[in-house]
Amino acid sequence: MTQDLFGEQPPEQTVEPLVDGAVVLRQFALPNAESLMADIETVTSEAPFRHMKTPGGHAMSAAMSCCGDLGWVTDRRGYRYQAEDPESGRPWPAMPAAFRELARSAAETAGFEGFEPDACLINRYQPGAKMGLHQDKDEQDFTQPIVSVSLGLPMVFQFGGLKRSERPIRVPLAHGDVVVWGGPARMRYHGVLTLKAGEHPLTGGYRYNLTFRRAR
Ligand code: MD3
Ligand code: FE
Repeated sequence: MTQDLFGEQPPEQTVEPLVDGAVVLRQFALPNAESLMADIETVTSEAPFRHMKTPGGHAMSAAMSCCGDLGWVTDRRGYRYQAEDPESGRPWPAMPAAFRELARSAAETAGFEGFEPDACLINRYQPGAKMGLHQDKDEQDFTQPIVSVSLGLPMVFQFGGLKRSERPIRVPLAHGDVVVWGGPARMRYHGVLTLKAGEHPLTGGYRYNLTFRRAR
């Protein structure tokens, strides 16, 4: 007897256009998920997860770390990219080769050739954590896409327009899903709804998100 590994539906990689410029690559990162988690462990043993403070003084509910030439930071002085981890004063950990290669191949699959990220922000969500609607505008070149990788517990992503007032659409993102945001989608407002408690075989009670950026 052949083992029934997958139940009703086998896992499937699909390419779903979301809006002009944004593409969901379902399960694109699934074959690499275990090694990505091992790399997250290595990076965050050097640059531990922390809850950064917004310029307004509130702690972000997602814990963050970074790797690559530049990391994104927020504190009372504002938002910016910088080469040193403010907690240690040392350079951020190098971006693992497997991170770079995954980001490059995902961008290429979505039609963006030659994506070379210099920054990777690692977000870790625990139950109750969320990220409100915002734009990513601390990067220098908005013609460069952003690639995001979801790992662990599922979450609902919110995707708005170019104005905060535009009503966002909701897109469920699951373990292994990769989204490429470029072109006219690059400056759209986005966020994630509150994480619900759960247990994932690889990540336990957490959702991790990697966002790859070209900051300079
Ligand atoms: C659309 N992170 O780190 S990833 C962020 O799930 C961030 O952790 C969310 O928004 C998360 O800034 C969402 C999806 C994402 C990331 C960047 C974008 C969507 C984007 C930039 C422009 C448009
Ligand atoms: Fe963002």
